[in-house]
This record gives sequence, structure tokens and C-alpha cells, in this order.
Amino acid sequence: MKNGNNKNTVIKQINEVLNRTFGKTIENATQNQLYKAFAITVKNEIMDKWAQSAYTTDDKRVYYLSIEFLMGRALSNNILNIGKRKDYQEACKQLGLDFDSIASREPEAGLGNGGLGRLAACFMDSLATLDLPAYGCGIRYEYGLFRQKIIDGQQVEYPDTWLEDGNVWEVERPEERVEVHFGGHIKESWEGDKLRFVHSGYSTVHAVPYDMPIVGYMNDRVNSLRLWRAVSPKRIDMASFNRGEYLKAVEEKQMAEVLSHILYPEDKHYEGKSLRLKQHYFFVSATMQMIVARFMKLNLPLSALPDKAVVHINDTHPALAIPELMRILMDEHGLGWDEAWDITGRMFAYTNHTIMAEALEKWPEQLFKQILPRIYAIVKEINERFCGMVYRDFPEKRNDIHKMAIIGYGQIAMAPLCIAGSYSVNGVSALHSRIIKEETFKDFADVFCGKFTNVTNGVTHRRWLLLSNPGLTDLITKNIGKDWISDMTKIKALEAKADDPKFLDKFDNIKRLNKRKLAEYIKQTTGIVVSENSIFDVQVKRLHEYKRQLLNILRIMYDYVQIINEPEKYKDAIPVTCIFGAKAAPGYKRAKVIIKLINDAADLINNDPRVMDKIKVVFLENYSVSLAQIIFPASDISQQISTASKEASGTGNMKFMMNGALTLGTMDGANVEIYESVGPDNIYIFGYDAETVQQIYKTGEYDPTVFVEQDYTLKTVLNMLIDGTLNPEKPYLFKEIYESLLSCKTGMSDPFLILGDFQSYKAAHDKIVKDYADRRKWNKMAVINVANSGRFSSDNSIANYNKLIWKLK
Ligand code: 26W
Repeated sequence: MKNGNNKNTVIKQINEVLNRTFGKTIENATQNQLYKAFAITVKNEIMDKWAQSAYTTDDKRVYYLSIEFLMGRALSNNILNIGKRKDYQEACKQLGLDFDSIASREPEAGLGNGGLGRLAACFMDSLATLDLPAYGCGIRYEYGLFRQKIIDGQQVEYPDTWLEDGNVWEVERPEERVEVHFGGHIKESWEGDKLRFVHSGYSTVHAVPYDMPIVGYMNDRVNSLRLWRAVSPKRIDMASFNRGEYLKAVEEKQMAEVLSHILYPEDKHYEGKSLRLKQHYFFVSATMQMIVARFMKLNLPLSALPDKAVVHINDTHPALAIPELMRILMDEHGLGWDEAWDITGRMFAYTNHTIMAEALEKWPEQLFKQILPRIYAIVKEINERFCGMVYRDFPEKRNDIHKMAIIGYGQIAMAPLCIAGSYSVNGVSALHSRIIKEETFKDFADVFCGKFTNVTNGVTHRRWLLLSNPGLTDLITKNIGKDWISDMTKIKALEAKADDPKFLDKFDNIKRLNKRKLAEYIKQTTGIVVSENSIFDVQVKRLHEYKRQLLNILRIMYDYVQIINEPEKYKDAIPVTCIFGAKAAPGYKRAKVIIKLINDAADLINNDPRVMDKIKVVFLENYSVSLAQIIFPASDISQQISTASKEASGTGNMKFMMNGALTLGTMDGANVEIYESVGPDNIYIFGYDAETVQQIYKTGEYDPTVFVEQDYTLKTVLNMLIDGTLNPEKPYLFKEIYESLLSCKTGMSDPFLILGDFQSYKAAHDKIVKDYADRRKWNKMAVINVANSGRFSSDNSIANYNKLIWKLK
């Protein structure tokens, strides 16, 4: 069919949907109705393929279990993946509609905190595109990650009511509902020669699945993201109601349904809360029941289950899937322990996403026992057998068993459970995988040496390049053909253009247009006017001390002091726009103070005429997937400045690289692999490496005061934190930050080593700004980055997972 026809078909379909659903026409529909009509039209187009993919094959599948899926908006992405972008755009043009504005009506599915949740979303996209049978399984939170506003420089949280106006994409499947049991007691009884466990006195929650389509790129596969909602089996309690106790009448119902109400906004800080534990068990129990029930329909012996299903555990949050499968196999299907453990041990693979001690999940034993009595008994048995095995088979490790035990000191540790119960354990970058194998989980690696492996993270270039940066996408295709889109390794061919001046000018122009768009957004949302000729220097990610936004803002303040001290020297300098975006966990006080500091410094610097507009500092509120899609294409510098060894991988670094921003970073996480890919001339590396950091931690040899004594300007900058310059009304606000940076004598020195890395960071930043002046050279470096970003496509990561771990057809 010719394009014109396709366009007309789209118009006709949309009109029909508008008419049937809302009794409206394109002329009199609201923007919201238009969005829904577009979404329904697209959904109708994929329904056939969805039905085919979901129910027609018996092939082995991967179930990707994750407590978070940070999906972002679906409309444009789905249109892109079914290959109808042009048709929809042209239809809009003919109708005089602004497609982007209609698409922006879609409430964003923000069911995740950051890296881990967004990775799960990119992986879903790649699984479908690589035509692999996969299910994403998680929780249908009624409220996603909070919306952030900045009021008086401070973060204020608002609820994310993404489902308020319905969700066009989801399909509720009440007929596939399962029961999940909490609390109660376990009684053992003998049935012939079999010991049986009878669970009674429990309370029941219904898990109702809601499926969302995951559309593969230009193929026939549509996988499902299955999100479970908690529903109480009880209606209101009429006995209480009749007594006039109205609150009590609904209490039990509400207690059950609260399980899928909110996403915990803590990123890397684990707290042993009972609601969270219930959330974990809720969705893994529902998922494992579903997997076994589907398998039973195949009429195969249970020992063949691992040939039909592999369960991937995204960090330890879904760890209880392991004992839950044991429970189902033993208590519901009558298998003995050894047989059940053999099946279980062949079904699970676990990815670790962080080595931060405070993020490693441990549940209080008493709480666990009370909420999940049967699962507790199973975990206890797993632990005893595991410790017994180490004792017997690894005599040289007998003294280390207490460090490896799943249960100890009144707590139940999830990482050891995952390692013991999975056939594969991986980290998310080469460096991180080495650290977990050689340090964090060294004892386990000694016992299970073959289990440990690496799969470096990746991001979907469909969302992060094709969708976000159509200008660059077209330029690439015009120059190297379109094959790179389906095989991202082929983007390497772009390197041949890195010396072509005409090409570089076009590349530069695209960046400029993207910067203009972001500049408009900045002006609209913050009122700050920034120049598209300035360097867009960006740090967007969760706010965490180890990610060191503090290092960035201190360096900005340092530049500020230099400019006002020596205006002559800087009058011709290229202006820099420093852009931040970051949410802080609501209970993370220090992170919130850092947000306040960035905003107070921004106020000071942006409004000081002596700065001559050489620096602008912008904090964009509510950093989210959709905002990220505007930011990456417009960035020149990608700040990836974590204390080496702390960032497991990072994935923002890859999105920046794909869009031609140069990395200013430490040798941490995937930065190391970016460095290897682009070579030392096309990246800016500074600071202590992971080994040095570990060495400092071991010896305790770190004295930050030395760095300050050597540098008068740095002293001035630090004093600004306590002398009221930043906030005359509340001069004490940043005192704790000041003290944390300098403390050393007390043995409480700054574990993030900010002042230790300061000088080399500042030097690297000065160099990067200087290099920007030579635009040909700069653009050449940027193009080399784009050309080498192929290995960081999540298609590559998923291909590796499949080759090394899942082995699906
Ligand atoms: C229970 C508290 C909690 C919550 C979230 C603990 C741990 C997490 C996540 C594992 C944190 C996370 O998002 N980690 C990030 O995972 C990304 C994807 O692999 C990596 O790129 C980031 O480096 C890592 O910080």
C-alpha cells in the first residue's frame, strides 16, 4: 500500500474509535480523547499478534521477575515498533494535530525507582524484538514513583496517580486470578509414609493479573508484561457494618488491597518492613503458581519443568520465588525434597545490581516466620542443607560458613538464598561482576565457581535513539543505510564519517536543534534562559551520595569563584549550562539537603551579574523517562562521577553515549567498558580507580584536609557552605555536609572521597570545556562515541543472557 493510503487508513480508524468510544469526531474530541483513540487504534492493530504470541507455543519461556518496571509512555514506542511512525505523523499533519502533544497526554508508567526498573523495561523491549518468548512479572502499583516538585529549592513529593483516568494498554484477566496466603499456622501430619504440611488460619489475598502488550520491533511477537493487583476476597464485613462499626467493616478488605497500592521509593536502602515483605511474596507466589499451572497443561512430568521455563530474578527482591516453587512442588504436587530441589536448582538465574551493604536485603527472622510460616520452614531447611553441604564438601571453608549462611543473627539474608538456589549468578558490568566474584560473594564463588558470570547492561536504542532523537537517526541512516537499526553492531560503520566535515556540520546542527528544544523546556518550566550555544553539561540520575552530585556542585561553585575573582581571564570563555535532574528517596535526609544545596547555589550563580552568564545552573524537577527522552539528545557532557567501585553499571551513561555526549567519568561500572570501546582520546576519565578506593577503605589512609590546605579557592568554596553565602537566612543548612567532607580524625571520614577526587575532576572538566572550542574535533569525538555504542544496546545484553544463561530457542 502506498503511504497516502496508510495515512488515510489511520485517519479512518481513529475516527471510528472516537465515534464508537466517545461519540465524538476528530473535530470536537478533547486532547485526552484523541490520545485514547490513538492508543486504542494501535492496540487493536497488535491484538492479533498478541493472542498468537501468548497462547500458541509450548517453547521454553523466560519469566523476568522484577519488583519494578519503569516503562515510560507506550504510544509512540508501539507505533515505532509496528513500523507506522510515518503514517501516524502524516495523518496528524493532514488533520492539523500535534502528535507529540497528543502522545504527552499518556500518563507515564513510572513503576520503578531508577536503573533497575528501567533496565527491566529495556529488556522487555529487546526480548520481544529478538523474538524470544518472555513474560515480565511484577506488581500493578496504583501509585508509581512520586512526582517531584521543587518548592523553595526543596523536594516536595506528590502522589503519582497514573491510573486515575484508566489505562488503555492493560487487559484485566480476572479468570486467571490466584490466591496468596499470609500468616496462619503449619501443622505436620503423616499421610502413609509422607510427611504433609497443612497450612491453616491464614488470610487470603487474591492476585488478579493485568497484562500489557510488549511489541517487538517489526516482527510478529507481542509478549506480555503481567502485573498483579491485590484484591481482597472479602466484601465489607456486614456484621461490623450492622453494629455501626463502619471503619472496621472495610478494614480487612483494605489491609489486603494495600499490597499493590504503592511502589516503595527507596532506592538502595533496604528497610525490613512487613508490607514490603508481603509485596515480594505476593507477586512471586502468584507468578510461580501461574508458571506451574501452565506447565501442568502440557501433561509432562514435573522434572521437565526447567525445559519449559526459566525464572530470572532481578536483584534479590523476587528471591522468595525459590522457596515458593519448593512449596508448590512439595505441598501441592507431592514431590519429595530432593526431587523438588533438583527442579528448582535448574530453573532460577539471579542478577545482582548493587554491592552497597545497606542495600543487601535481610529480613528479621521473627517477622518472616510470622508472615510466611511455611516459606520460613522451607528456607530454614534450604539453609541447613546448604551449610551442611559446605561443611561436608569444602572442609577448607568451614570457618567461613557463618558468613555464607542464609539465616543467622536473627536475620534471613536474600542474596545467599538466591546464590544457593540459582544455577547462574551475574553482575551487570565487567568490573561489577569481578567485584562480586572476588570480593562481595567470594566465599560463594569458591564453592560454586562455575555459577558466576557477567552480562553487561544495555539500553534499547529504539526508545533512546530512534524515538528520542529522530534527527540523528535519520542522519545515521542516510549515511550508512538502515541495517544498523535491526543490528546495532552495524552502527560502527558511522566511524568512517568521523572525519567528513560536511557530515560533522550536519551532526552539529542536529545537536543544536535538540538543545534548542531542551532550552525551551527549561525556560517554560523554570523560567531560566539558557543559550543553545553553551555547553550542556548534564547529570541526571537518582540522588545518592555515592553518585556524587555534591562533587559536581562544588566544582560549579569553584568555577563561579574563579570567574568572579578573575573576570578578565574568563570573559571569552564558552558558557556552560549545568543541568541536574534527580529524585531523592523521601526519607533520605542528606540527599534532600544536596538538592537544596544545588538549588541555592543555582540561585546565587544565576543571579550574580559578575558571572556574565558564563554559568547557568538548572535543576529540572520530576526527572522521569519522558523527560530523559528530551535530555539525552540535547547533552554535550555526560557526568558519570560515582566513587569508583560503587556504581554497578549505570545505564544513563549508555543513553548519553548513543546520543553523542562525551563521558566525564570515573573508572566505574560500565564507564570502564565505554572507555575500552571509544579509546582514551574520546572520553574524559579522572579520579581514584576501584582498586585505590578499596585500598583506602582498608588502610583508612585518607586525609581530606590536605587537599584543602593546598587550594585556597577550594577553601573558599567550602566556607560558602557554612558562612551564609548560599542561604543567609539559614546558614546552618549545609553544615553537616561541610563536616562530612572534611572529617577524618574521628575515623568517620567521607566514604565517597569527594575532596580526594576533586582536583582531578576539576582538571578534567577544565580540559573538556577547553576542547569544546574546537567544534570539529569535538563532533568527531561525539561521532566516535555514537559509532561505538552498538555493544550497549540491550539487544546485545539479551542475546548474551540467552546464550549464556537461558538458552531459549
Ligand atoms: C530494597 C532496597 C533496594 C532498592 C533498589 C535495593 C536495591 C535496589 C536496586 C538494586 C538499585 C538499583 O537500581 N541498582 C542499579 O541497577 C542498575 C541496573 O543494573 C545499574 O545500572 C546501577 O548501576 C545500579 O545502581
